[in-house]
Amino acid sequence: MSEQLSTNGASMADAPAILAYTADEITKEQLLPWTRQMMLIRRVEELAAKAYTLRKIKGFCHLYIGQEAVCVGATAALRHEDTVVAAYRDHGQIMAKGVSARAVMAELFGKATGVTKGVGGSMHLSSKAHNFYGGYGIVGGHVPLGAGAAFASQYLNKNEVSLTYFGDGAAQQGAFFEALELSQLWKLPAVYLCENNGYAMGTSLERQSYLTDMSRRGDGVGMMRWQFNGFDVEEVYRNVRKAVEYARAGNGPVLLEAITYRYRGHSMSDPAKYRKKGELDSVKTKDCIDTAHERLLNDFGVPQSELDDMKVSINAEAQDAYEFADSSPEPDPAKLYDYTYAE
Ligand SMILES: Cc1ncc(C[n+]2csc(CCOP(=O)(O)OP(=O)(O)O)c2C)c(N)n1
Ligand SMILES: [Mg+2]
Repeated sequence: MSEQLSTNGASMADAPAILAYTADEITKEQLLPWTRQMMLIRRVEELAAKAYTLRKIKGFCHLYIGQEAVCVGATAALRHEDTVVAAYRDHGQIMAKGVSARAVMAELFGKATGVTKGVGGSMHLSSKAHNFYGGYGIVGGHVPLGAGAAFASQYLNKNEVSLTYFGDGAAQQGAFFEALELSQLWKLPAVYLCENNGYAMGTSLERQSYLTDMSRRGDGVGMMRWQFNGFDVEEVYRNVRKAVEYARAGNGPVLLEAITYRYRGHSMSDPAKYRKKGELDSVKTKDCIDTAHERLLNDFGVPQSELDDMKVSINAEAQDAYEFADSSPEPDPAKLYDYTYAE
Protein backbone atom coordinates (compact mmCIF):
# COMPACT_ATOMS: atom_id res chain seq x y z
CA MET A 1 0.00 0.00 0.00
CA SER A 2 1.29 3.46 -0.73
CA GLU A 3 2.35 5.55 2.20
CA GLN A 4 3.61 9.07 2.38
CA LEU A 5 6.79 9.29 4.42
CA SER A 6 7.58 12.97 4.02
CA THR A 7 7.21 15.16 7.10
CA ASN A 8 6.07 17.92 4.82
CA GLY A 9 2.47 16.83 4.27
CA ALA A 10 0.05 18.44 1.89
CA SER A 11 -0.91 22.01 2.66
CA MET A 12 -4.52 23.07 2.49
CA ALA A 13 -4.24 24.62 -0.93
CA ASP A 14 -2.20 21.86 -2.56
CA ALA A 15 -3.36 18.41 -3.52
CA PRO A 16 -1.67 15.74 -1.41
CA ALA A 17 1.43 14.12 -2.81
CA ILE A 18 0.01 10.62 -2.60
CA LEU A 19 -3.38 9.59 -3.91
CA ALA A 20 -3.38 6.09 -2.55
CA TYR A 21 -6.11 4.29 -4.52
CA THR A 22 -7.02 5.70 -7.88
CA ALA A 23 -7.60 2.71 -10.12
CA ASP A 24 -11.03 1.20 -9.44
CA GLU A 25 -13.77 2.30 -11.82
CA ILE A 26 -16.68 4.23 -10.34
CA THR A 27 -19.95 4.13 -12.25
CA LYS A 28 -22.47 6.85 -13.00
CA GLU A 29 -24.99 4.90 -10.89
CA GLN A 30 -22.69 5.34 -7.88
CA LEU A 31 -21.66 8.93 -8.49
CA LEU A 32 -25.15 10.34 -9.06
CA PRO A 33 -26.54 9.55 -5.58
CA TRP A 34 -23.25 10.54 -3.95
CA THR A 35 -23.44 13.89 -5.69
CA ARG A 36 -27.02 14.36 -4.62
CA GLN A 37 -26.11 13.55 -1.03
CA MET A 38 -23.22 16.04 -0.99
CA MET A 39 -25.49 18.74 -2.41
CA LEU A 40 -28.24 17.99 0.12
CA ILE A 41 -25.84 18.12 3.08
CA ARG A 42 -24.49 21.46 1.86
CA ARG A 43 -27.94 22.95 1.30
CA VAL A 44 -29.18 21.80 4.71
CA GLU A 45 -26.18 23.48 6.33
CA GLU A 46 -26.65 26.70 4.34
CA LEU A 47 -30.21 26.84 5.68
CA ALA A 48 -28.94 25.99 9.16
CA ALA A 49 -26.63 29.02 8.93
CA LYS A 50 -29.63 31.17 8.00
CA ALA A 51 -31.65 29.75 10.89
CA TYR A 52 -28.75 30.48 13.23
CA THR A 53 -28.66 34.15 12.29
CA LEU A 54 -32.42 34.27 12.93
CA ARG A 55 -31.78 32.69 16.37
CA LYS A 56 -33.89 29.68 15.48
CA ILE A 57 -30.78 27.57 16.15
CA LYS A 58 -28.85 28.44 19.31
CA GLY A 59 -25.70 27.28 21.03
CA PHE A 60 -22.79 25.63 19.27
CA CYS A 61 -23.10 24.87 15.57
CA HIS A 62 -20.12 23.72 13.49
CA LEU A 63 -20.68 23.63 9.75
CA TYR A 64 -19.11 20.99 7.51
CA ILE A 65 -19.40 22.94 4.24
CA GLY A 66 -16.47 22.03 1.96
CA GLN A 67 -15.83 18.62 3.53
CA GLU A 68 -18.91 16.77 2.19
CA ALA A 69 -16.97 14.37 -0.04
CA VAL A 70 -15.38 12.80 3.02
CA CYS A 71 -18.50 11.62 4.80
CA VAL A 72 -20.36 10.69 1.62
CA GLY A 73 -17.47 8.68 0.14
CA ALA A 74 -16.62 7.07 3.47
CA THR A 75 -20.18 6.02 4.24
CA ALA A 76 -20.58 4.54 0.76
CA ALA A 77 -17.79 2.15 1.73
CA LEU A 78 -19.67 0.92 4.82
CA ARG A 79 -22.50 -1.50 5.40
CA HIS A 80 -25.60 -0.43 7.31
CA GLU A 81 -24.53 -2.47 10.36
CA ASP A 82 -21.08 -0.87 10.50
CA THR A 83 -20.86 1.66 13.31
CA VAL A 84 -19.83 5.30 13.13
CA VAL A 85 -18.57 7.66 15.83
CA ALA A 86 -17.92 11.34 15.07
CA ALA A 87 -16.88 14.58 16.74
CA TYR A 88 -19.08 17.68 16.92
CA ARG A 89 -18.91 18.59 13.18
CA ASP A 90 -21.37 15.79 12.58
CA HIS A 91 -24.35 17.02 10.51
CA GLY A 92 -23.09 15.60 7.23
CA GLN A 93 -21.81 12.39 8.71
CA ILE A 94 -25.15 11.38 10.23
CA MET A 95 -27.05 12.34 7.07
CA ALA A 96 -24.66 10.24 5.02
CA LYS A 97 -25.46 7.29 7.34
CA GLY A 98 -29.11 7.65 6.37
CA VAL A 99 -30.75 10.06 8.82
CA SER A 100 -33.17 12.44 7.08
CA ALA A 101 -32.67 16.15 6.56
CA ARG A 102 -35.83 16.71 8.59
CA ALA A 103 -34.56 14.79 11.63
CA VAL A 104 -31.20 16.58 11.55
CA MET A 105 -32.62 20.06 11.02
CA ALA A 106 -35.21 19.57 13.75
CA GLU A 107 -32.44 18.51 16.12
CA LEU A 108 -30.47 21.65 15.30
CA PHE A 109 -33.61 23.67 16.10
CA GLY A 110 -33.86 21.77 19.42
CA LYS A 111 -37.25 20.35 18.56
CA ALA A 112 -38.96 17.17 19.79
CA THR A 113 -38.98 15.74 16.25
CA GLY A 114 -35.17 15.87 16.04
CA VAL A 115 -33.03 12.78 15.73
CA THR A 116 -32.27 12.88 19.47
CA LYS A 117 -35.65 14.38 20.37
CA GLY A 118 -34.27 17.89 20.68
CA VAL A 119 -32.13 17.22 23.75
CA GLY A 120 -28.81 16.62 21.95
CA GLY A 121 -28.40 19.46 19.50
CA SER A 122 -25.83 20.05 16.81
CA MET A 123 -22.86 18.44 18.55
CA HIS A 124 -24.63 15.34 19.81
CA LEU A 125 -26.44 13.85 16.87
CA SER A 126 -26.88 10.09 17.13
CA SER A 127 -29.15 7.33 15.91
CA LYS A 128 -28.99 3.76 17.11
CA ALA A 129 -31.20 2.67 14.21
CA HIS A 130 -28.49 3.88 11.83
CA ASN A 131 -25.57 2.63 13.96
CA PHE A 132 -24.41 6.20 14.33
CA TYR A 133 -23.19 6.53 17.91
CA GLY A 134 -22.55 10.32 18.10
CA GLY A 135 -21.60 13.31 17.96
CA TYR A 136 -19.16 14.34 20.81
CA GLY A 137 -17.82 17.73 21.90
CA ILE A 138 -14.68 16.68 23.78
CA VAL A 139 -11.92 16.86 21.20
CA GLY A 140 -10.34 13.42 20.78
CA GLY A 141 -12.38 12.00 23.64
CA HIS A 142 -14.67 10.13 21.26
CA VAL A 143 -11.91 8.15 19.54
CA PRO A 144 -11.79 5.47 22.28
CA LEU A 145 -15.56 5.05 21.78
CA GLY A 146 -14.85 4.03 18.20
CA ALA A 147 -12.30 1.55 19.53
CA GLY A 148 -14.95 0.27 21.93
CA ALA A 149 -17.41 -0.31 19.10
CA ALA A 150 -14.71 -2.23 17.23
CA PHE A 151 -13.94 -4.25 20.35
CA ALA A 152 -17.64 -5.12 20.73
CA SER A 153 -17.76 -6.29 17.13
CA GLN A 154 -14.69 -8.49 17.58
CA TYR A 155 -15.80 -9.83 20.98
CA LEU A 156 -19.28 -10.69 19.73
CA ASN A 157 -18.01 -12.05 16.39
CA LYS A 158 -20.14 -9.59 14.45
CA ASN A 159 -17.86 -8.78 11.54
CA GLU A 160 -18.87 -5.11 11.73
CA VAL A 161 -16.34 -2.38 11.13
CA SER A 162 -16.18 0.72 13.33
CA LEU A 163 -15.47 4.02 11.56
CA THR A 164 -14.34 6.97 13.67
CA TYR A 165 -14.05 10.49 12.25
CA PHE A 166 -11.82 13.01 13.99
CA GLY A 167 -10.00 16.24 13.18
CA ASP A 168 -6.36 17.22 12.81
CA GLY A 169 -6.62 18.89 16.22
CA ALA A 170 -7.94 15.69 17.81
CA ALA A 171 -4.87 13.86 16.50
CA GLN A 172 -2.85 15.63 19.23
CA GLN A 173 -4.91 14.23 22.09
CA GLY A 174 -3.84 11.53 24.52
CA ALA A 175 -7.11 9.62 24.28
CA PHE A 176 -6.55 9.34 20.54
CA PHE A 177 -3.12 7.74 20.97
CA GLU A 178 -4.40 5.32 23.60
CA ALA A 179 -7.20 4.22 21.30
CA LEU A 180 -4.74 3.61 18.47
CA GLU A 181 -2.45 1.58 20.69
CA LEU A 182 -5.07 -0.85 21.99
CA SER A 183 -6.75 -1.12 18.59
CA GLN A 184 -3.52 -2.20 16.99
CA LEU A 185 -2.55 -4.51 19.86
CA TRP A 186 -5.89 -6.30 19.67
CA LYS A 187 -6.21 -6.04 15.87
CA LEU A 188 -9.64 -4.45 16.19
CA PRO A 189 -11.84 -4.00 13.07
CA ALA A 190 -11.59 -0.21 13.16
CA VAL A 191 -10.98 2.54 10.63
CA TYR A 192 -9.86 5.87 12.06
CA LEU A 193 -10.47 8.65 9.57
CA CYS A 194 -8.75 11.97 10.20
CA GLU A 195 -10.46 14.83 8.40
CA ASN A 196 -7.51 17.14 8.10
CA ASN A 197 -9.16 20.46 7.27
CA GLY A 198 -6.02 22.41 8.10
CA TYR A 199 -7.27 24.09 11.26
CA ALA A 200 -8.11 23.37 14.87
CA MET A 201 -10.33 26.34 15.71
CA GLY A 202 -8.14 29.28 14.55
CA THR A 203 -4.82 27.44 14.70
CA SER A 204 -3.41 26.17 11.44
CA LEU A 205 -1.99 22.67 11.26
CA GLU A 206 1.54 23.98 10.75
CA ARG A 207 1.28 25.95 13.99
CA GLN A 208 -0.01 23.08 16.08
CA SER A 209 1.84 20.00 14.82
CA TYR A 210 5.45 19.17 13.94
CA LEU A 211 4.23 16.42 11.64
CA THR A 212 1.69 17.59 9.12
CA ASP A 213 1.01 14.14 7.67
CA MET A 214 -1.47 13.05 10.30
CA SER A 215 -1.54 9.48 9.01
CA ARG A 216 1.98 9.10 10.43
CA ARG A 217 0.39 8.99 13.85
CA GLY A 218 -0.14 5.31 13.06
CA ASP A 219 3.58 4.59 12.79
CA GLY A 220 4.13 4.79 16.53
CA VAL A 221 1.88 1.77 17.04
CA GLY A 222 2.71 0.02 13.77
CA MET A 223 -0.72 0.63 12.28
CA MET A 224 -1.49 0.47 8.56
CA ARG A 225 -2.01 4.03 7.45
CA TRP A 226 -2.13 6.32 4.44
CA GLN A 227 -3.25 9.74 3.24
CA PHE A 228 -5.54 10.66 0.34
CA ASN A 229 -7.37 13.48 -1.41
CA GLY A 230 -10.56 14.25 0.49
CA PHE A 231 -11.93 16.70 -2.08
CA ASP A 232 -12.95 13.94 -4.48
CA VAL A 233 -15.77 11.65 -3.38
CA GLU A 234 -14.50 8.89 -5.65
CA GLU A 235 -11.05 8.98 -4.06
CA VAL A 236 -12.59 8.91 -0.61
CA TYR A 237 -14.74 5.92 -1.46
CA ARG A 238 -11.86 3.93 -2.94
CA ASN A 239 -9.55 4.59 -0.04
CA VAL A 240 -12.05 4.00 2.74
CA ARG A 241 -13.29 0.86 1.00
CA LYS A 242 -9.75 -0.55 0.97
CA ALA A 243 -9.36 0.22 4.64
CA VAL A 244 -12.76 -1.23 5.54
CA GLU A 245 -12.03 -4.43 3.61
CA TYR A 246 -8.69 -4.72 5.37
CA ALA A 247 -10.24 -4.26 8.80
CA ARG A 248 -13.21 -6.54 8.12
CA ALA A 249 -10.91 -9.32 6.97
CA GLY A 250 -9.37 -9.38 10.46
CA ASN A 251 -6.08 -7.72 9.56
CA GLY A 252 -6.50 -5.02 12.18
CA PRO A 253 -7.21 -1.30 12.16
CA VAL A 254 -6.27 1.36 9.62
CA LEU A 255 -5.54 5.03 10.15
CA LEU A 256 -6.60 7.18 7.19
CA GLU A 257 -6.13 10.86 6.59
CA ALA A 258 -8.35 12.76 4.17
CA ILE A 259 -6.97 16.14 3.09
CA THR A 260 -9.91 18.52 3.14
CA TYR A 261 -10.91 22.06 4.10
CA ARG A 262 -13.78 23.82 5.82
CA TYR A 263 -15.13 26.86 4.00
CA ARG A 264 -16.76 28.46 7.04
CA GLY A 265 -15.35 29.41 10.41
CA HIS A 266 -14.82 26.87 13.17
CA SER A 267 -18.28 27.56 14.55
CA MET A 268 -20.93 30.17 13.86
CA SER A 269 -19.14 32.77 15.99
CA ASP A 270 -15.85 32.54 14.05
CA PRO A 271 -15.31 34.94 11.12
CA ALA A 272 -12.19 32.92 10.14
CA LYS A 273 -9.89 35.91 9.74
CA TYR A 274 -6.82 33.74 10.34
CA ARG A 275 -6.81 32.38 6.79
CA LYS A 276 -4.13 33.46 4.36
CA LYS A 277 -5.25 35.83 1.65
CA GLY A 278 -6.67 33.91 -1.32
CA GLU A 279 -6.52 30.55 0.51
CA LEU A 280 -10.26 29.92 0.50
CA ASP A 281 -10.70 30.84 -3.17
CA SER A 282 -7.80 28.63 -4.10
CA VAL A 283 -9.27 25.63 -2.27
CA LYS A 284 -12.69 26.24 -3.80
CA THR A 285 -11.28 25.45 -7.24
CA LYS A 286 -11.23 21.82 -6.02
CA ASP A 287 -14.77 21.94 -4.61
CA CYS A 288 -16.14 18.42 -4.16
CA ILE A 289 -19.55 19.17 -5.66
CA ASP A 290 -18.11 20.99 -8.68
CA THR A 291 -15.66 18.13 -9.20
CA ALA A 292 -18.49 15.59 -9.18
CA HIS A 293 -20.58 17.73 -11.54
CA GLU A 294 -17.74 18.02 -14.03
CA ARG A 295 -17.18 14.29 -13.96
CA LEU A 296 -20.88 13.56 -14.47
CA LEU A 297 -21.13 16.03 -17.35
CA ASN A 298 -17.85 15.32 -19.10
CA ASP A 299 -17.11 11.66 -18.42
CA PHE A 300 -20.57 10.18 -17.95
CA GLY A 301 -22.56 12.29 -20.39
CA VAL A 302 -25.17 13.34 -17.83
CA PRO A 303 -27.09 16.31 -19.28
CA GLN A 304 -26.89 19.67 -17.47
CA SER A 305 -30.69 19.62 -17.20
CA GLU A 306 -30.48 16.50 -15.01
CA LEU A 307 -28.13 18.28 -12.61
CA ASP A 308 -30.39 21.35 -12.64
CA ASP A 309 -33.38 19.15 -11.74
CA MET A 310 -31.34 17.57 -8.97
CA LYS A 311 -30.62 21.00 -7.53
CA VAL A 312 -34.31 21.96 -7.59
CA SER A 313 -35.29 18.76 -5.79
CA ILE A 314 -32.52 19.20 -3.19
CA ASN A 315 -33.49 22.79 -2.48
CA ALA A 316 -37.08 21.63 -1.98
CA GLU A 317 -36.01 18.82 0.37
CA ALA A 318 -33.83 21.13 2.46
CA GLN A 319 -36.53 23.82 2.57
CA ASP A 320 -39.06 21.20 3.65
CA ALA A 321 -36.67 20.17 6.45
CA TYR A 322 -36.36 23.80 7.53
CA GLU A 323 -40.12 24.31 7.65
CA PHE A 324 -40.64 20.97 9.39
CA ALA A 325 -38.12 21.95 12.06
CA ASP A 326 -39.54 25.44 12.44
CA SER A 327 -43.10 24.20 12.92
CA SER A 328 -42.24 21.24 15.17
CA PRO A 329 -42.98 21.35 18.92
CA GLU A 330 -40.39 21.97 21.62
CA PRO A 331 -39.44 18.93 23.75
CA ASP A 332 -41.56 18.37 26.85
CA PRO A 333 -39.50 19.56 29.87
CA ALA A 334 -41.01 16.72 31.92
CA LYS A 335 -39.10 14.27 29.70
CA LEU A 336 -35.71 15.91 30.26
CA TYR A 337 -34.31 13.03 32.31
CA ASP A 338 -35.93 10.22 30.32
CA TYR A 339 -32.78 9.40 28.42
CA THR A 340 -30.23 9.78 31.19
CA TYR A 341 -30.23 6.08 32.07
CA ALA A 342 -30.95 3.05 29.90
CA GLU A 343 -34.27 1.36 30.54
C1 LIG B 1 -10.52 18.30 25.18
C2 LIG B 1 -10.91 19.58 24.47
N1 LIG B 1 -10.01 20.56 24.36
C3 LIG B 1 -10.34 21.71 23.72
C4 LIG B 1 -11.61 21.88 23.22
C5 LIG B 1 -11.97 23.16 22.49
N2 LIG B 1 -12.04 22.87 21.05
C6 LIG B 1 -13.22 22.68 20.45
S1 LIG B 1 -13.03 22.32 18.85
C7 LIG B 1 -11.37 22.45 18.91
C8 LIG B 1 -10.54 22.25 17.67
C9 LIG B 1 -10.51 20.85 17.15
O1 LIG B 1 -10.03 20.84 15.84
P1 LIG B 1 -10.09 19.57 14.89
O2 LIG B 1 -9.92 18.33 15.71
O3 LIG B 1 -9.12 19.79 13.79
O4 LIG B 1 -11.58 19.53 14.34
P2 LIG B 1 -12.32 20.53 13.34
O5 LIG B 1 -12.99 21.56 14.19
O6 LIG B 1 -11.33 21.12 12.42
O7 LIG B 1 -13.34 19.71 12.63
C10 LIG B 1 -10.97 22.77 20.18
C11 LIG B 1 -9.57 22.97 20.58
C12 LIG B 1 -12.53 20.82 23.38
N3 LIG B 1 -13.78 20.90 22.90
N4 LIG B 1 -12.16 19.67 23.99
MG1 LIG C 1 -9.40 20.54 11.91
